[in-house]
Amino acid sequence: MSALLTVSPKRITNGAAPVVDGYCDDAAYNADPHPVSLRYNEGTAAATAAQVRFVRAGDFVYACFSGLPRGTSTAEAVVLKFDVNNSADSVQQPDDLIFMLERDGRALSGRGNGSTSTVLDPVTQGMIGAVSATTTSWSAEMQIEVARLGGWNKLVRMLVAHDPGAAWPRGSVAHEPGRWGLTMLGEVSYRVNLPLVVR
Ligand SMILES: [Ca+2]
Ligand SMILES: [Ca+2]
Repeated sequence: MSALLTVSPKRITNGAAPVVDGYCDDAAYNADPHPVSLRYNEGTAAATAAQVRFVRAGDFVYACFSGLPRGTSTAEAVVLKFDVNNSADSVQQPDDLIFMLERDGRALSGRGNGSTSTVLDPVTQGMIGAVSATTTSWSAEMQIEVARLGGWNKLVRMLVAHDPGAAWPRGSVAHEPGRWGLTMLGEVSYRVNLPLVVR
């Protein structure tokens, strides 16, 4: 019997606006029933996971990363990348948008350039962020302008990462939009063509 592949995009839904303070305890994030998991040390006794929840309210989409294990470098960062037209290129392009929030609270935006590199904007555009930390873990909260994503109610591809350390989807490559995760921004009617399995 053949296995039937199920493609199940991540969905970002509408809700209330959280407070961008670096803490993910806002009730608004309960609107996300399927948080993204970032997994560390998989298959070992030290296995842990961080959770990333999303919600859109008005002109903004919010993302909150909780339970990030603290690394040794303050340059560690959480990263969101969006292939806003779902063109799924083999390497990230100038219209693929990148948002980063470092553990020290510095927010950076950028884009691809047809290579493995990220080109940072001279001035951070379309986002703000805040972080909080304990001795062992940290959290990061981002607010991104929906307009930067080219609007709502569409299918995009998204990479969710803690650099260095973990990324969603599993097996994704940070500079390859074709391997980022299908993501529904709001209500989308879409069709994914798959081989029909008949027994
Ligand atoms: Ca918050
Ligand atoms: Ca694209």
